[in-house]
Amino acid sequence: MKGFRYLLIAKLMSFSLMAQAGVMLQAFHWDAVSGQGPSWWMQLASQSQELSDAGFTSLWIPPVLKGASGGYSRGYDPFDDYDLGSKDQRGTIPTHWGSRWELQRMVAQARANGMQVIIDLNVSHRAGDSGDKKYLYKNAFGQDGKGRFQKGPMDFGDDFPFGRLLNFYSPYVRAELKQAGEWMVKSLGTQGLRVDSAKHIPADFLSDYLNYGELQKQYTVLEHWDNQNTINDYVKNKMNSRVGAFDFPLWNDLKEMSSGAGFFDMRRLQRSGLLGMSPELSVTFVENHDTDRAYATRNNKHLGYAYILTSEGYPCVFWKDYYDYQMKDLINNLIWIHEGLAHGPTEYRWADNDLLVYERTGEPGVLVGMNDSSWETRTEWVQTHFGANVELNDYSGKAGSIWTDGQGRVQISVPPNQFVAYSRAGIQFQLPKSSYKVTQEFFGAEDLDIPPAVNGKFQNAGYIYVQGGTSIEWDLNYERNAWKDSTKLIARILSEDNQVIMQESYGPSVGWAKGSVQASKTGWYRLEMAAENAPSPVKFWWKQTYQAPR
Ligand SMILES: [Ca+2]
Repeated sequence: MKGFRYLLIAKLMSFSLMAQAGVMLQAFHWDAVSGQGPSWWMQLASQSQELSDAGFTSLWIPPVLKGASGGYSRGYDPFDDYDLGSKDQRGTIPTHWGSRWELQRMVAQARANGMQVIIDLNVSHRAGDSGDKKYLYKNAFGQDGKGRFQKGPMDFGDDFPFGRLLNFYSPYVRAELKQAGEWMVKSLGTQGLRVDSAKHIPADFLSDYLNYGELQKQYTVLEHWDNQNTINDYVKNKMNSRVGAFDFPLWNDLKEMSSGAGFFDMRRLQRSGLLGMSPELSVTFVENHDTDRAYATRNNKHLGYAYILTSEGYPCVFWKDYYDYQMKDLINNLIWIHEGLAHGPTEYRWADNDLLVYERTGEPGVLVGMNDSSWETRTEWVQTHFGANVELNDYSGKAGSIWTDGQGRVQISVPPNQFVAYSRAGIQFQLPKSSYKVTQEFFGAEDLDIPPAVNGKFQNAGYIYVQGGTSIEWDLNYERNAWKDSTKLIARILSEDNQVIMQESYGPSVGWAKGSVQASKTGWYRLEMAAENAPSPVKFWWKQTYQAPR
């Protein structure tokens, strides 16, 4: 049985990057940054252990590129494809959410806590020109108009409410977007993408983009706000199941259920949304940063969370529901049920206007009853997959034990506006703990944010935040145009107290190197590069693999 399940998972993984289990957290909200105290990236870094302990397996983080209004922009109006909070432009170096190095630290700590990081990606548009559709960027030396992937009027298409829609039929735009996307994920060491306003991006371009280089390995979920059939057609047929999508149609039904005061017909939840058509591609949610501002669900939200965390699909919990709206204990319990019990396909056992009973029939499985009536407790006999004369517990903690009869049937009672979640009594499930190193690449080039190596002067090539007593492993590539015998590239790493913990020189015969060094203390380590007798600044690709603290 175990072997069979493993094979099944391996088979599913082979044609799609969908998570087979796990719970995503939308790790921000619209007003997350107060303007005081540590940056959002640093707050997330310090909370990643708590979130991992609660059972979250991935964090959807806000846009990483700086927006047109600098520190005021949440990032949905990106300006420069190569500014992660590392260039002094739009009035600030850090983005709204923090600096590039803080972002890399947050990703590293999320990895150390076993979680995946999903970037909110805007690939549809750019913003911040002064009416002329001209986009000129700073380079690594702070010079204007010398940055990579500058844009002009020909690089944009139709008008677009949130900025300039990119011209996806320009070979320059297509090629540069893919390279910038790959640079971003290699720089940060992230695992996934959430594509903003995917509706405005031609499927052929998006497919091309997501199957390019390192971008191919990124689990991807689209924001494609549309009806069930249109979303399903886009992700399944046009994108060949390469991506999933946020389940807006299901969100709508759950919202109507929660606010319906019992008048919602629970039968509608059967086969609702993308979940009802392609569960492996559905990312289910109850609220997000946009819906919370405009159409928030106020009542009975627990029923929505109970539904998404016991159903198929990949559930995503909204930050404010977890932290601000007092749903943390409920959600922690539901995450445990999701990870420990709610496995396998779905069987509907009862459905009428008020009561929906369904079962996840994998091992160990769960029998869920939900009642949207605001006044009446519902009691019914239903079939289960647990077998004859088995003791079941309500793992939501509300009801006591019950026993199946000789035919595996059971009588359940669901109080008004409540749910129950039964499985075999006595299940002791521990949320799995894992920890990963992170690999982040530091590219030094004149037209990027990290300078190339220049003669006679060590320059900052970035920072990493490392767990004491672990090793930093690096791979280094560099360009050797017209190097002389005496030309050298010198790489070094310094601790927070400016001790050089590693320094190596590389001459013209090498071009590629690797090594490792022990980090004795937990803290920031600074990467530096210099050259000697180089005929021109030296471009480098310096890859660091390290363990961050939990
Ligand atoms: Ca009803």
